[in-house]
Amino acid sequence: MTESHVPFWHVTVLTLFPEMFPGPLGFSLAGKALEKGTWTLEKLDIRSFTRDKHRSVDDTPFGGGPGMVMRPDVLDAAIRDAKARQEAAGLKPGRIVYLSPRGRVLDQALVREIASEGTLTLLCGRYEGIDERVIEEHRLEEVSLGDFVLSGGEPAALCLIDAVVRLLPGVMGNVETAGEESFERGLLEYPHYTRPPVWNGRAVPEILLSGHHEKVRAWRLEQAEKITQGRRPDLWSDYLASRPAPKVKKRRARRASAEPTKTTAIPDGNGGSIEG
Ligand code: 9D3
Repeated sequence: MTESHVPFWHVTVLTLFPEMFPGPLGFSLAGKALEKGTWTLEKLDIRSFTRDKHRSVDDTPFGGGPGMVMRPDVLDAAIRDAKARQEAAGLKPGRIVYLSPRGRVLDQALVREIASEGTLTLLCGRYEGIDERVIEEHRLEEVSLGDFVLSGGEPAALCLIDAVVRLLPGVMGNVETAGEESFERGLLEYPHYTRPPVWNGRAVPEILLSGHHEKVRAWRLEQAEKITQGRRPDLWSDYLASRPAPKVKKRRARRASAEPTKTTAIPDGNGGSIEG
């Protein structure tokens, strides 16, 4: 007996390489969720929207320069078809993301936002990029994975889909619920250990074998904070800023005396710097 579900999320991918999808996602929980119908994937081959004998999707850049540019007419036809198919399926039209090294850098906040919307369209570029007028015409949102160079948008699209799908209801199971995740609190993960208790002369930290859940929790938080402070000063300063200010006991105003009132430094584990 095969079960049928109402999908929580739909993604349409526009690409010159539809065979790349779902690709690696098929090996993970995302693939299981796709089989279950938790989310749906539509692949549209950009080349199928060409009308000329040579089926060309790119052309030389006006103004000269290296490489080729994806043609606006072909991309426009592909985007219109994606929208029409979504509408015919009764889906609410969602944002259209163009994976691009110029884009807003993807983070967990954007992933959460996209997961909360019903429909996503992804445009994967190849060559030097796409004709700028398509971005304007269809209000494309440019999203990047970061400051490094890929050969096209497809690997970035796969990463984005993976990040979104694991947030959909029922995909992850019991692990990492309700913001338990270190990253959700703005910290990097604490170190993990499993058996054996001593391996290659390296012992697991005593506290983790103690059974003191409260002490374990405190140790892990301390480790996560140290690791974040050392590796990611950007995350660390955001964390300090969003953390409730340490409570300082109010002291009654003292009567005027000969000595000026002394101020006491409050240890914050960071040498008093908010920069990390
Ligand atoms: C001459 C300059 N080009 C090559 C260095 C710019 C360029 C064009 C197209 C660089 C990369 C790409 C292809 N990249 C993507 O489509 C892409 C991407 C990326 O390269 N890095 C991070 N995120 C993304 S999202 C899409």
